[in-house]
Amino acid sequence: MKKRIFAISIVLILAIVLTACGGSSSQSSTPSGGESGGGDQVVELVLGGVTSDSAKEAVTFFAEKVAEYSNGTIKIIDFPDNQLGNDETRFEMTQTGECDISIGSTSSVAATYNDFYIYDVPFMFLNKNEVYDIGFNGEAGKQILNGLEELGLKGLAFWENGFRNLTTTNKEIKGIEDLNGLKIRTMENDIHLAAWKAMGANPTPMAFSELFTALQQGTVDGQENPIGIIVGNGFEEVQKYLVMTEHVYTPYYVVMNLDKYNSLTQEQKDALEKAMAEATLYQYERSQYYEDISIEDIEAAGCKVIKLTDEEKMPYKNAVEKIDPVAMAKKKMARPELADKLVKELEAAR
Ligand code: TK8
Repeated sequence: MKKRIFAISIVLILAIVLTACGGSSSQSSTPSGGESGGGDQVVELVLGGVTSDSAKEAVTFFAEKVAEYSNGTIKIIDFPDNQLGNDETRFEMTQTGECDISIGSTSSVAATYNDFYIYDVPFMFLNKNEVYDIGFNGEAGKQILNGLEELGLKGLAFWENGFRNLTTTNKEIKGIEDLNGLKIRTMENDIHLAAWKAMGANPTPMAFSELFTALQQGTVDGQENPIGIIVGNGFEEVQKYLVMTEHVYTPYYVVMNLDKYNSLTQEQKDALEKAMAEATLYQYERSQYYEDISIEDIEAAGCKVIKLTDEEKMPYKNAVEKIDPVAMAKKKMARPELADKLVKELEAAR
């Protein structure tokens, strides 16, 4: 009984202290001066996210950190799992301001922001360190992210969707010849379509939201996605084979409506960027974690996992090289020189 009264008093005291803190901070949150007004109100930011657990957890982490660093003046309203629509829709909504922040695959929106096409070149990156150090944090990568401003978007970060792998419903893929005529769902992306055609398959672009049913009903014979998306959506339940082709690395972009970003106080911008930098590293960590543990889950669901050696990947790589994907990306990019720069940065680091 005594314990209970004690606990209740603690809760009451905490509530009073917290209320007092909240009150005082909202009256004096403009230490730099000259910006009174904006920083006093709590800014609510609607965030439209994806289906990978790593990204969902990183958004939760980001929301906590940004609230903390902004003294509670930024609040994230999270809509995970493509609730606000597919990548393309959320990207557009972020441009118009219907959504404040969105995450999605660069490949899905490359038709709108053409410089993203460089990330659709198959077999561009050898490993994740190359992706992080050069793909994202090299000169070209930074310029690609910053270039989003032309579309009214602040590029906040690159997160990880990951290296993509092929899953099939009935046919075990032993070599590239087994792909012949296989109907594989791809994203609506010209380079992906050309690459799968070059590998002998029959690529079928389709919205992600329709994919699970399409696999289940046999409208397509397979699909390709990173491990995090495969398990995040239970594709292993309707697919019998997973071939670790790792044919292309797909980044996630994290973008914010530029006007909204500019409407924040300097303190809020700093808080947001600090929280995002930490959340980004956390997301990479979680993504790797899920990749490591998920293979077992996929196998346990009765889906056979086929790993490929570098040598076994060569026929896929050779087939794709015939379409010269770098040249194809450059033709589409607004700043093709960034493709050359990225390739050079990669070569210099190898
Ligand atoms: C998730 C999408 C998706 C993408 C696709 O929102 O469509 O295959 O890889 O995972 O971005």
